[in-house]
Amino acid sequence: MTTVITEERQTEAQQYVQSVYELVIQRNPHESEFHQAVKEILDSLTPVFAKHPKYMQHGILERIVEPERVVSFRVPWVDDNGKVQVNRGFRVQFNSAIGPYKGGLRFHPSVNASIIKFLGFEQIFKNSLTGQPIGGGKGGSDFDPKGKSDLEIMRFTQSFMTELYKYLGPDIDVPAGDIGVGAKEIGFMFGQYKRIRGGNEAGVLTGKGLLYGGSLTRTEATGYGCVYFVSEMLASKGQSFQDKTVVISGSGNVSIYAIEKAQQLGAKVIACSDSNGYIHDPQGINLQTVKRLKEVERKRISEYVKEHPHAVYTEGCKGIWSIPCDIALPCATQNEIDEQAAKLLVENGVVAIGEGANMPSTLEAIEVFLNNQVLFGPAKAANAGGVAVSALEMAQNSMRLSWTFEEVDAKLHSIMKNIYQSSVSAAEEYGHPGNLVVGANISGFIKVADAMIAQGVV
Ligand code: NDP
Ligand code: 2IT
Repeated sequence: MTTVITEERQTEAQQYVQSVYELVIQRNPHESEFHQAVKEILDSLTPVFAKHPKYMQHGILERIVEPERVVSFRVPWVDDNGKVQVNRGFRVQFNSAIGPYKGGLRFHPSVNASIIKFLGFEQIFKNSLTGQPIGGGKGGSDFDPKGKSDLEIMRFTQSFMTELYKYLGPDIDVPAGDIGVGAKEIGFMFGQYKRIRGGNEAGVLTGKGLLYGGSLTRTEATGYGCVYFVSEMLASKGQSFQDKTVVISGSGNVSIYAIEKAQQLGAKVIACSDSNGYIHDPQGINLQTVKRLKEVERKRISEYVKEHPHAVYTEGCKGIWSIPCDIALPCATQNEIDEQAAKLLVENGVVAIGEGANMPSTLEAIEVFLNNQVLFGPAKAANAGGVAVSALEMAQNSMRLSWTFEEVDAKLHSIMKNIYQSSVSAAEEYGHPGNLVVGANISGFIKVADAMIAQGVV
């Protein structure tokens, strides 16, 4: 059914969105990352409110921007020198309209309330897009795992879980990994949770080791999923990864498996990075070297050039976007592509961007890509593969069985295709054909909003 949207309705919707945005700024001063994530979503939802005023009447926006619960706590632990250290822990339980809170834990010195809230807010819409019954949450700590011994990491994670466990449960809130949290940290946290609870609730954490309830393909899921999503965007223009030149920032979990899948699909990945700098290998990155350096030896990416002397290492992260490429996959951290970097990528002929990281492009950078007809896969759609396979891990834990790598990979692939399709359809339906930022935001929002209406004012 076509609804005629009057100018009056448009204005009313715009005013509503603007008033909620102002409320967010007033209630959460100095939280610039959170403001940015809210602005991106709210701007794209105006056509939804103009078309369906019921969402305004039910106060959906005012409720959705306010976390259901925010927990902040002290994490004391003793380092290898016997010195007491204190970090701050967080868990933001943002929205449980469609399922238990679900989202990763980030351990990085930059972690604060703003970063955890932006990530938790994004997670609501991302999780909805997967089509699975998972709400939105996020947590973490300003603990820096770099340079810590395994025993220090164990003591810290045990202390962290000793407080966090009160808020978790397989049907309540289910954390996973993010920056600085991988299989090792999840293992320690699972052990401590099990000990405190006195029972084996496998589905309380995802990203677990395969020996104790983990899912095959979870390690690969975010990177593979991002490449599957970009493949769909490319296919809409009759293109593929075959023979394309690709630049991928980061060299962590998401980057490594994005490199792997892009290479499997016939692309040449010529650059990757870490928080110190980037390597440019015009012959194509040797992934085995990157995996060994980063996953096993936990060394700096600069070491790569010692084994591959034809490659060049450059200090600093931003320069990676000056390398000409067909496809760029930012897979490190937030705001790593600013307006200037976006312009450089466009000048150098980039065809597609796939956001493997959360909010890696600034709002200005996104404008540059969209105004220049670059295929743009926004984070909450393009990196949803990780949490999607986390939900498949929860399903396997509940059933007490394990699917094969091929089974999980096939489900992941089909979920990424569905996310692409639903984003394309929503963008078209609401008058922004081809704009996947608008499409993903609207498609993710509507399901959560309808569930909130059905459950009353809670
Ligand atoms: P990892 O900790 O495995 O890797 C992070 C990578 O990014 C490392 O190479 C790290 O460098 C680099 N990095 C981290 N912080 C910065 C910074 N401030 N500046 C420059 N480089 C930085 O994390 P993940 O791969 O898991 O996460 C990467 C991104 O993907 C994050 O935005 C995360 O939120 C997002 N994401 C992750 C998912 C997952 O399943 N893991 C799912 C969806 C999104 P160094 O080695 O020097 O620390
Ligand atoms: O940002 C993300 O989606 C993640 N870090 C993964 C969350 C999860 O629960 O698997």
